[in-house]
Amino acid sequence: MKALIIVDVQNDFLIKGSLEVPCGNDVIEPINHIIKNYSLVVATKDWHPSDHVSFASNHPGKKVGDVVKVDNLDQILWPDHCVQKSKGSDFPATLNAKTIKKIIFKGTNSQIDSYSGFHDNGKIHSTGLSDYLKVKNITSVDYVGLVTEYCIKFTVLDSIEEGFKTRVILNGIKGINLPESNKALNDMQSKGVELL
Ligand code: VGL
Ligand code: ZN
Repeated sequence: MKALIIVDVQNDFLIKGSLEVPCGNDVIEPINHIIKNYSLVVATKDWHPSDHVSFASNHPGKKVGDVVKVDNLDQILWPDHCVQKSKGSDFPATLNAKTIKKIIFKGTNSQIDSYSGFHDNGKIHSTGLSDYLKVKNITSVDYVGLVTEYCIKFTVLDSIEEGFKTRVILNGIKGINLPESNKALNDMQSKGVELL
């Protein structure tokens, strides 16, 4: 059984969002087009409390793009984004979200970031995504969404580790930085991710 996972397609990553991905809106139409091919569609949402450790605003004297150590993990500092229940955390109105059966929330613990939809960056807590898919007898998972070199990359690498046949649909993803995105795609491919 096959599932589609839509990663972090939320207003803050789209045009005029606080963490706008260049041309991020271009993923919406391809996603709306393929969504009907899947009997199971799951979405992840970046879902941060306002005191989240990844926000530069919570580190006096630091700015967006700085890197700090949090419990021995490198933490990139971002603008405030995807604050729980904010407009920025919503799906865009143009996304055909009607068939999304399950939403997996990540980055909910203020003390640790979570780029992967499967677990936090320290691999301490799981989000429940893997168990959810396994209970539904899913063996093969296709991924679309944002951002190629962060949440897409970490989610699909965990997907491989969790034993799913893992594919990324290239016209359904976008990155912030082109060289970094291309490097991320090479990493994914070398770990067994199929790029479509
Ligand atoms: C993401 C940076 C911070 C993502 C989330 O969805 O790729 N990137 N939070
Ligand atoms: Zn985030």
